[in-house]
Amino acid sequence: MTRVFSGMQPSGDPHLGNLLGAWVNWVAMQDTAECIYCVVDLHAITSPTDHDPSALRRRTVELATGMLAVGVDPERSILFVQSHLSEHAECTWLFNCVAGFGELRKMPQFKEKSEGKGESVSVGLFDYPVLQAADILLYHADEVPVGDDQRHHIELARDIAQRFNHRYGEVFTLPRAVHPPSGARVMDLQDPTVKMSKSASSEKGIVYVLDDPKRIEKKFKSAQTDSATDIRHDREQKPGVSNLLEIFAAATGREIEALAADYDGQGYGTFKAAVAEAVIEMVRPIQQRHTELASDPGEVARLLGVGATRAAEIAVPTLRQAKDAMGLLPPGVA
Ligand code: ATP
Ligand code: LTN
Repeated sequence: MTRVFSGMQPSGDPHLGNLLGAWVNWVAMQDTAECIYCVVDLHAITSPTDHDPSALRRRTVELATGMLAVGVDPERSILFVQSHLSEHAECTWLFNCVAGFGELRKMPQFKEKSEGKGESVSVGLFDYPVLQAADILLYHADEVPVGDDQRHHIELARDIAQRFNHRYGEVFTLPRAVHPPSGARVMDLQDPTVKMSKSASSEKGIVYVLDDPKRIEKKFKSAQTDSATDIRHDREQKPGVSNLLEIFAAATGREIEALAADYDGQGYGTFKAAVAEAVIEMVRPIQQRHTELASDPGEVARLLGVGATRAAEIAVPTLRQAKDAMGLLPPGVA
């Protein structure tokens, strides 16, 4: 059976980009694959300026609760918190000695996030993709569902696996990134040329999974479009309308062309209201389930404990194998 691994940072409140670009696909994959999903809290401490310990604790619980609410099924899948297993940090060290400074320096996400920060950038931010490689490779994941902004990180994990296997013997499985068919890149509603992101400067263009219906309606109503009136998919000429069409398609499971044909000529107002309605309907059951789960934090903690135990059953032997391959002496052996 195919094994899937994916992770999300508890670095802010989950939004439509996270839901459509990641979670919807995570949930669907449970039907055909053995899935492992992780709240990657160690990744969330790589930017010291954004790091507030009490917020991190709260967001870690909330993100796990969100994943359960969306439909990650702890009976079929493994759901756990990254820092509950020290193997991730330890494996990162092994990979630090395999990964190259040059390839990490070129990572687009590192370049973007370190820009203008000069010498104050943390080593953790630089090493972020290596920790991500450890996440994936410790579990012998075949497939990694992620948004297309993560493509380079998955390629790096693949390169590290290949290099390790070549140098020390076959230990790691080579993973590949898989992207959802639609909603792969949800753009900001106020500026459809940048992706919807937790770290955006304004919240007006971000639709949060837990936003109430009124707020969702308002955000779509004020979404940036263009001065024309035609509704068609053209990312270059009509980025705003195209983004709304993509969100609409992802929320309803219908084809972009069919939706464009249905709404063309009806005006942007009607179209935006319909997209908002589809999104509200999509998040309604998720919000209900979230409320139920949030009322029982003990149960969420218990489920995460079970997840960590099951994750360890895979990660601990993989790390031991990697250490053996590298010649790191097991305890009790001389
Ligand atoms: P940050 O702003 O801190 O970069 P983010 O909101 O981009 O955060 P991540 O935690 O980096 O979210 O990403 C979690 C997952 O959601 C990843 O698989 C990522 O590719 C996906 N994702 C994030 N934003 C979008 C988006 N706008 N469209 C599609 N997928 C997205
Ligand atoms: N960098 C990823 C989060 C992440 C991840 C992973 C995704 C950390 N470890 C392992 C897939 C597999 C992001 O989405 N920003």
